[in-house]
Amino acid sequence: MKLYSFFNSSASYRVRIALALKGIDYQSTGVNIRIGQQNTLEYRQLNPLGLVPALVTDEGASLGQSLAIIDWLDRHYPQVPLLPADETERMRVLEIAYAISCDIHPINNLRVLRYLSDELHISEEAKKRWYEHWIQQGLSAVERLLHSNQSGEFCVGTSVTLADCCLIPQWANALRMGCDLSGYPRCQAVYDACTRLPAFIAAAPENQQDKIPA
Ligand SMILES: N[C@@H](CCC(=O)N[C@@H](CS)C(=O)NCC(=O)O)C(=O)O
Repeated sequence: MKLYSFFNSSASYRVRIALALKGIDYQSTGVNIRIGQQNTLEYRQLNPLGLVPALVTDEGASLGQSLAIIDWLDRHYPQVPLLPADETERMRVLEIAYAISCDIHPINNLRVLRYLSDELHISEEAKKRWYEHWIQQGLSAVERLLHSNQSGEFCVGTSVTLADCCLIPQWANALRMGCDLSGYPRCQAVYDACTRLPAFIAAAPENQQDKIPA
C-alpha cells in the first residue's frame, strides 16, 4: 500500500494516524504542496482533485479524500475500529469528524489562503484574521459537542475514533498558525491524551520523512 502525503497536511495526518493505529505497513511518498506537486498531471491521475492525501491499494486502486480512505481502511483492516459499531457513538463520531473536515478545514486550506493573497490581495494580517476566525468558530462548536458527549479521554467513548483522527491534526495546524486555543479545555485534554499514544507520535508531521526544515 502506498500513501501520497505531505508532512504537515492535516488531511494526510488523519490517514497516517489511522494507518498507525491499525498497524498497517505502507510506503510513503511525499507530495510537496508548497511547490505545487499536487497539481502535476501525474499526481492528478491518482487524485483528480489535486489534493493530498491519496492512497494506492495493493491491487492498484487509487483513492482520494481522507475520510473515504479511513472508511476503506476500517472495512479492510477492522482491527482497532475507528467507526464504532454502536449507532449512537457512530453518529457522534461522524458529527465531530464532519464538523472539522467539512466546515473548518476546507476554508483554511492552502489554495484558499493563497487565493486570498494572490487574487484578492488580502494582507498577511487580514489572512491571519480569516484563519483565526474560522478556527475559533469551528472549535467552539467542537468544544460544545465534546461537552455534550460527556466524553472521557477521547472525543467519543473510551477509545480512539475517526473524530480524534480529525481533531488532533486540526488542532496541530491551529497551534502552528499561532491561534489562541485557551478557550477549549476539552479539546486540549483530548489532544494531550492522543498525542501521548505511539500511533499519534508516529503520524505527527515532525516525524515524517518528507519534513521540510522550518
Ligand atoms: N477533503 C479532502 C481535503 C484534502 C486537502 O485539502 N488537502 C490539502 C492539504 S491538508 C491540500 O492538498 N492542499 C493543497 C492545496 O490547497 O493546493 C480530504 O479530506 O482528503
